Amino acid sequence: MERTLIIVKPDAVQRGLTGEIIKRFEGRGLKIIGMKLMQVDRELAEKHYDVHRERPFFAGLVEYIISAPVVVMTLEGSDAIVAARATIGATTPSEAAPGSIRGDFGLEIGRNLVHGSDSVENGEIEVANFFSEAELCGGWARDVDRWVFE
Ligand code: DAT
Ligand code: MG
Repeated sequence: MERTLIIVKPDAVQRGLTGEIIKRFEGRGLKIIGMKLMQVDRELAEKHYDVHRERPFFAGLVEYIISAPVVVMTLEGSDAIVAARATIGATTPSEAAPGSIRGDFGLEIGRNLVHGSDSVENGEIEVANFFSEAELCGGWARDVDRWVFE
């Protein structure tokens, strides 16, 4: 089972899309093993986006993610990384496929609604950055699992 860190970004929370976004991951069969509302501080934001530190958009990206509360989730599932990123859609919302979250609700790259980890390794790292082990219900028995996972 893979784990991915999902962030419902400030614009999505402010626009009242949190429930809609959770619904799409839940409907897909991904299992929520951690979830909380939080305001990200600058230190955590810079750590999360460290790979982009040298990019011209880094400062704006950090300001955006710390600007208002976010909902963070840890989702678990077979192929969770690829499945979640397909549900999220392309980085630039105006180019994202209709049916994806970004394709249905977004236009601009700087307001692209949701984050999802891009590899199994980064999923593990990002989940550990945002959640303590005590905050995760790892391995909880979801009765429907046998109808979702073969
Ligand atoms: P993704 O969020 O699809 O994984 P990414 O990891 O390449 O995309 O970039 C992280 C975020 O940084 C992205 O969600 C929006 C912002 N970003 C990326 N490229 C950008 C660009 N060229 N101009 C402005 N913001 C950008
Ligand atoms: Mg990324």
